[in-house]
Amino acid sequence: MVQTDIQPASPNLTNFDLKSYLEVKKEFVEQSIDKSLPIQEPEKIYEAMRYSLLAGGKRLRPILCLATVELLGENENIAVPTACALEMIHTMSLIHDDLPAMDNDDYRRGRLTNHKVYGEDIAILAGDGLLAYSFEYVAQETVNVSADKIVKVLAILGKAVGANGLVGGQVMDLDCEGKSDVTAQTLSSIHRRKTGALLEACVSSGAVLSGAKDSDLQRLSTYAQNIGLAFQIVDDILDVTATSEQLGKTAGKDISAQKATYPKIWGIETSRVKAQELIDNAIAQLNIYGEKALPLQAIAQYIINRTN
Ligand code: GRG
Repeated sequence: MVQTDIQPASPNLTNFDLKSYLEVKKEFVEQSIDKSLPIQEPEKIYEAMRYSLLAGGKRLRPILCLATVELLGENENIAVPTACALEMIHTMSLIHDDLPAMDNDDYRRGRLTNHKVYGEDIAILAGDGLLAYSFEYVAQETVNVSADKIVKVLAILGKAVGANGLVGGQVMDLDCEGKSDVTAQTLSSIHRRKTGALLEACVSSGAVLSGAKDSDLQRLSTYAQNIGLAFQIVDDILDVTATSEQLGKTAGKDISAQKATYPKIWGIETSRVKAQELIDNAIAQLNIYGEKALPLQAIAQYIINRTN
């Protein structure tokens, strides 16, 4: 667990209406990403990119970015292109993760995976297209933000995707398949890259666009590192406790693919306790911001209560 100075908890957190907050934000994100990627020639690749990008999902990453900007008192419009780009990157990673050469999954977000519909060749290219476009979109569409901040955001995104982020985490994950001696420490270092890096980028890019001070950036990064690890612990728990219908993808895949998981190392109950400790710490990081932190704090609590 990563900790900095902790302030007392806000009593208003339990009263915060997260359901309505997420509904409004999700709708806004859906409209923004729909507009971000109109179909052009060659239609086939744009259709494949849109098939996965607009397939639903919780939209947690763009919402985290927008909520960070709001916490810091800025207008969320400065971060809409970045929020869309984060979802494009996340979708790209799901498309590639599902490929036969990786996790070989048939379902994602309740529908057939990209390669099942368009074939492996187009699915690989759809992921590549989304990744490239995410950077183009931030650079072209971000307004009312200075160029140096936009460059910083592009660097944050590149770092989150690269060999020390998603790519590195995926390589380590593949390396550990079938091994029975993977430690909790190794598992955490996989998931800091594979899951945590992009979640942290959501918050830190929002902070950079908002012109956050170093101390705010540090606090928000610590929040994100904690929710990132908790998110993956919950993901591993859901893989054994939820149904394929609830998850929108094949449940029980971690066991059949002989993946190292937190429930395998700690058991389900201890995994839940550790996830809650991480979430408590994430929430505590933001108490200093008072009411303005309620959305991000409630999202942290949602991460542990989620069922998909
Ligand atoms: C090709 C540059 C490049 C990178 C890809 C395949 C890969 C490298 C990385 C895999 C990353 C991955 C799929 C991590 C899992 C993260 C995770 C827990 C996804 C599920 O996120 P949710 O629950 O999904 O937020 P929704 O559908 O709600 O958005």
